[in-house]
Amino acid sequence: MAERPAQPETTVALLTPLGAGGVAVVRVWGAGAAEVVRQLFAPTHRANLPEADRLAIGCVIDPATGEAVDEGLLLTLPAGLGFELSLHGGVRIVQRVVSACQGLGARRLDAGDEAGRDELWRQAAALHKARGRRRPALAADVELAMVSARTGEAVAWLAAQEELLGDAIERLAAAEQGGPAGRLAAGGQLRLQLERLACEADGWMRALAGVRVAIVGPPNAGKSTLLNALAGASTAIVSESAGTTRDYVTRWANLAGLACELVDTAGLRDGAGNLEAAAVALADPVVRSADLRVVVLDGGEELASGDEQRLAGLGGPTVVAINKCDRPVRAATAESAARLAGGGEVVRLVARTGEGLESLRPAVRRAVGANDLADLRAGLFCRRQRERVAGLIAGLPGGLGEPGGQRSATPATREEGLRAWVQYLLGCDCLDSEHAG
Ligand SMILES: Nc1nc2c(ncn2[C@@H]2O[C@H](COP(=O)(O)OP(=O)(O)OP(=O)(O)O)[C@@H](O)[C@H]2O)c(=O)[nH]1
Ligand SMILES: [Mg+2]
Repeated sequence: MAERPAQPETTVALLTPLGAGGVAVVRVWGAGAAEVVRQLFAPTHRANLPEADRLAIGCVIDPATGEAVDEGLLLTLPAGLGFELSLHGGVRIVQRVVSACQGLGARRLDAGDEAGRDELWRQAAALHKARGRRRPALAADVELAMVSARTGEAVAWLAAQEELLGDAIERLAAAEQGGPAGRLAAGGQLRLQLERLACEADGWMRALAGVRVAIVGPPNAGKSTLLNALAGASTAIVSESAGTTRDYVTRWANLAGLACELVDTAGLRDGAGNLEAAAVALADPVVRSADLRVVVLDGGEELASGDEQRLAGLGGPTVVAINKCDRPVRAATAESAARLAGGGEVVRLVARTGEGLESLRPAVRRAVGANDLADLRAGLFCRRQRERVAGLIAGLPGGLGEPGGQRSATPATREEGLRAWVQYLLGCDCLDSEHAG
């Protein structure tokens, strides 16, 4: 009989972000987890802790004082993988419960660092496997990435990947096993398709992580109006007098699925007074470190050459928005816009009414190199997947799958590599069964 692996150290981890929220989930696992939970949680309708995959409602108690801290739900995880306490959200309750676990001897796992994330990932994969999920490793990738998804599009794209990416990987592996005929039927070579996945990974990861976009331009061009229009809220003060914005204003907005931290800045102009210059200097590091600058110009105003130079001097990826297109646009302004874009996109807007925003949103996405999350197709989306695919590509004998290249590849190596790859990415045994006979 197979020996049961040694239980890990008693550990507590917060699975939800710490902050204001409706619910928070705390997981406890390891050798002493049941004892910790028994001291912390008093089920309302039963004497014992619930059996695997069952919930119990009850009172969460601070064992140090005997005080009731919260009412919550306790879920017993299958296969001895621990417990999950669903608490009311908020910083105070959650910190008290986590501290209580630590007081009972549990170590706290920090999901913010890499080692912590790896351990949580292994836990999640084990849990998905215990629950009979076909692709537990991929399901764990989705679960961990989901925590930082900021837009509905990001959530939907990630949720679809267990099937989309899983199917793509299995199709590739199956075609490879079918020899040259199979590869041909699958419409391409393994190396080519892996390289395509690897190439696009950055675009998916960028789209999921979100970006910071600085809105810059001369005073009174409509920068604050644009921030408000993109964010769908009146966050920044708008007025007809130039030099309104002083302290920069930040706001998160969903730009066609891409989470953007927008930064509205003070107008940039040559010969500004002390206060304006100070406002510009304050925002300067934020503007320079942003992933993208959206330069807003008033279409009806010519840009002084000094101002154009200052804007051009900011460098980096740029999209130019010619604003106030409800009025005639000056030819010289359109020329300045084209020069400032430097090959990037120029979009025409009426920020006051929102006209043209439907062109600006995808222009921002393209300029930062983020893929379109509305495009529901297979993509690699985390470091683990990307590193493994890069490793597999590097391990492929030169020219594998290309005409004549097959001779240089040892089939055993290729099969081994592929099997390990599929196992690692999906966490399933799909190739094992085919090789058993
Ligand atoms: N006609 C027209 N006016 C606009 C448009 N967008 C903004 N405005 C007006 O332009 C003026 C300046 O707008 P703001 O958004 O405050 O401009 P800003 O670039 O933030 O200005 P500073 O903060 O002073 O640098 C306001 O009176 C806006 O109502 C537009 O699309 N068309
Ligand atoms: Mg402003």
